[in-house]
Amino acid sequence: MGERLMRPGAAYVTAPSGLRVEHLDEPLGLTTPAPRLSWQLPPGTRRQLGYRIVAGDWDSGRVTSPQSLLVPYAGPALRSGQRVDWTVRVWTDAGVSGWAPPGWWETGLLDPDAWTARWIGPPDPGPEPHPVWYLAGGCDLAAVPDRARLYVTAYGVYEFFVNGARVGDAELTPGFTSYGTRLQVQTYDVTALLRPGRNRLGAVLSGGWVGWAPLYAGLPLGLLAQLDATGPDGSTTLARTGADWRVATGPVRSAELRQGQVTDLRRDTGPWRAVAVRDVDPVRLSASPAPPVRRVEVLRPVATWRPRPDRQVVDFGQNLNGWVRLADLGPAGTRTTLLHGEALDAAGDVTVDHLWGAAAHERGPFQRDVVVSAGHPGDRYEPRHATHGFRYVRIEGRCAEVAADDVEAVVVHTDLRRTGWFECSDPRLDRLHEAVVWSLRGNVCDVPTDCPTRERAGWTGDWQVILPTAAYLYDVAGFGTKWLRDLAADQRPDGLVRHCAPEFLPLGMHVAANIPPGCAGFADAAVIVPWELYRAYGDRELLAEQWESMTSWVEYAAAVARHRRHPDRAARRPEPAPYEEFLWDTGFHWGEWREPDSPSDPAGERAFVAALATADHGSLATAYLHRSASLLARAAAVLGRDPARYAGLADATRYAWQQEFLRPDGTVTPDRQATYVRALAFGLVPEALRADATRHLVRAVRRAGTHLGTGFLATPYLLPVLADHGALDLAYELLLAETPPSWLAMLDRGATTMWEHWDGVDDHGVAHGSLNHYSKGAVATFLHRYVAGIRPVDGAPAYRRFRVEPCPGGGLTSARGVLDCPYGRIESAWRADGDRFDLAVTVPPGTSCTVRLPDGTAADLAPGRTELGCRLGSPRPVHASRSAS
Ligand code: RAM
Repeated sequence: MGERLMRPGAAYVTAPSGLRVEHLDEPLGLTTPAPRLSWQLPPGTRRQLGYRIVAGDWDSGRVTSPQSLLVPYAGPALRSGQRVDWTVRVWTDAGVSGWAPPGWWETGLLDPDAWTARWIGPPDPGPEPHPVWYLAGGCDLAAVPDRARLYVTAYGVYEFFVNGARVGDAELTPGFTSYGTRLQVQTYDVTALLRPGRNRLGAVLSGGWVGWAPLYAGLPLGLLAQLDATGPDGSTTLARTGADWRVATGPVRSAELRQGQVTDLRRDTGPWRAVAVRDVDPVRLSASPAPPVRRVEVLRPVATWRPRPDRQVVDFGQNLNGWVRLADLGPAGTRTTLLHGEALDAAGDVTVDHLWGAAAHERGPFQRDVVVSAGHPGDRYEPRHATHGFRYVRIEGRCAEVAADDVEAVVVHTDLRRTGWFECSDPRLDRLHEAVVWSLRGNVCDVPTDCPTRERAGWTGDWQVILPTAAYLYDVAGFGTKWLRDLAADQRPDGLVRHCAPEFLPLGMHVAANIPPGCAGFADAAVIVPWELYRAYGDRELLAEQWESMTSWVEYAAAVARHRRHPDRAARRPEPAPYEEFLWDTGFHWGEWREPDSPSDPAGERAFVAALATADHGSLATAYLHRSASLLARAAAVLGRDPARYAGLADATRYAWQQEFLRPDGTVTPDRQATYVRALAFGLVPEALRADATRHLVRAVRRAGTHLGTGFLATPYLLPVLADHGALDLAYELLLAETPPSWLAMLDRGATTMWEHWDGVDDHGVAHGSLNHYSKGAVATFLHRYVAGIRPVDGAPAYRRFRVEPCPGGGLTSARGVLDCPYGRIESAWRADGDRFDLAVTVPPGTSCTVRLPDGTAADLAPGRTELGCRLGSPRPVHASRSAS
């Protein structure tokens, strides 16, 4: 295969490319029974008419179909550990193609019976809080194997070693899932690490998320590993964790994800003892649909100084998630303490006070690593069992100055594939975009986190808010799928969605703290996230998989709306209006959350949150019930289900909302920017009142001194809503506003990632709350979708059809957006010179695009590169020329 097919009379077409399996670049160890295969069409083609896949023993034959994404393997059932090579050729408008350069996948251990290993772990809880364990075993091989695979998982975080060499480059494995339901298994090719004779196998096991999450406090740490080696004579050797393994403590004394790691390099590993052994429990072991966490980049210091004689501060110039690597650890016994932080105090020293408020110092170690040197020249220190959120590190306890060459920051996060870029003529917006990218990078560590420092948790609201932006920057299809499985796993049988996925606190703790879950706009992530992933990646099976989770959440919220009334409303109107059964006005809700006028000091925040439990959130909650119901109706249509139930619920909730919260003059309750933005974005305002509602929104923005007033939930929609309703200039004014609250004010005050609070650094330079919270970065969607103009189209997911509709303004003279969508590269680049506007658009094969120029003219573009132009303000295009690519 791989030959190019040329038949007399048939046009010559090269081969498909970009072969992918599921949403992965490295499909090793898959546990999906029918992996889905995707490819991109050859350049120069426009449409696929058919395909033929050959995958192992399966030949699909010629299938007449335009589908080139996520085509399920339909061959003979796959065995555990089976490698399948595959290729595809396509019939297109331009002729038949050659065979694609082959792709591959390999299955992992497909059913629980394939696991013969047993869980092993320490027999007792260990010497200190958050102990770290060393586990050792071995196996004998007659010869160097032809092929060897290692399958590993753990309760805790493991690093695995074969003959002293670390296996693979994944970090913080096996990752964080809803441990009661799912545990991720990693598969490694260890062929090159094995040798004839005795082979040493070993692992370092720390608490990871098990040790960190109160929900899993009782779970014993454990390791499960199985090695399959096939010798040259076909003989197989199976090594597995079991009673013959030994356990000890060693140089890494303790590790906790948030607190940090303590390492004493003088310590040997030992004494060795027997392990505790458990049978494999029925927890479902499966491969992750997401790429692994890796060390992705290394940053050098940009400055160092001494705030006090015994302390050195290193500035890496960028807020990030990861750890510090140190060389030159000093003479034996030298103890070095590293405190990681995002902010400096008035003396120029690292502070973490802003993250926990007054309680910071009572919480004990936080973001602090300690290493004691063994005095061996060349020893390096790199903790691999805790990550921190930091830009600065304070180094204490070394008399010698740490040379800049001896310290570096290692950036650690899920190794997502970058798919989107933006640049424009205003360097401030390029910097803003870069800060958004770093905020995302700081908060994708197997789980989408709120921040990499304090909670480090998969808050539902935060992720649903940023997801569309994330999908403009990285391929988050597999990462988002993984998260949804955890959300569904942690969902209560009655549909209630927890605050975080995976959840890390027992439900009772949230209830006792008077912040019970099931919050509008947060729990609605159960519906919004699958829908947005479907739009960006076209994964219909994911929608089908989530359908039950999505609907049970909406049914839960609808039942609360039906059965409960807010006491204030009941007092005002003892006899409920008929539409009130669709008004969701009770329960605890985070609400719009973190609007500029909400308190950012700990005491003020506590009072604010306490009041949320009794407030009437009817306007916001009903808006989200409407939103989720209408998305469900659309999802039902995609899945071939009857949309009537949810279309009806969407209508009824819209009506209830209008009756209760919209007045004939277009004003809304509460009269805040977020309410207008949400109402306009979710289609709650009837056509006839949209202009009035927009006018009131504009007035609210002007009243705030031309400043935004939105919090977490409405900020992503603010600029788009203005742009869509004839107020593009105001959208640009807010985007470019330099006084707080604004995005550029954050940058002006030194932000390299988005802040949790709009006033994350106040007028006096004092930090409040987390400085690495991605939700406000959702503004980058405006840059891609409006400034560069690349927009998805409903009914044609994965950008099969899309629009390019740039909205020049704000004094920009050029902008460029690039998106590697599943079909290939989309590009929109424009330049404005005087009244002339020139645009170049690239449309990938297999897709189609409608372009709308700023003068209102529209054109349908076929795949290839097209240049268009118009006069700004003039009604006619000046030219349109197209070239195939
Ligand atoms: C904060 C988190 C998160 C937010 C919740 C409601 O503590 O950091 O960003 O979504 O609370």
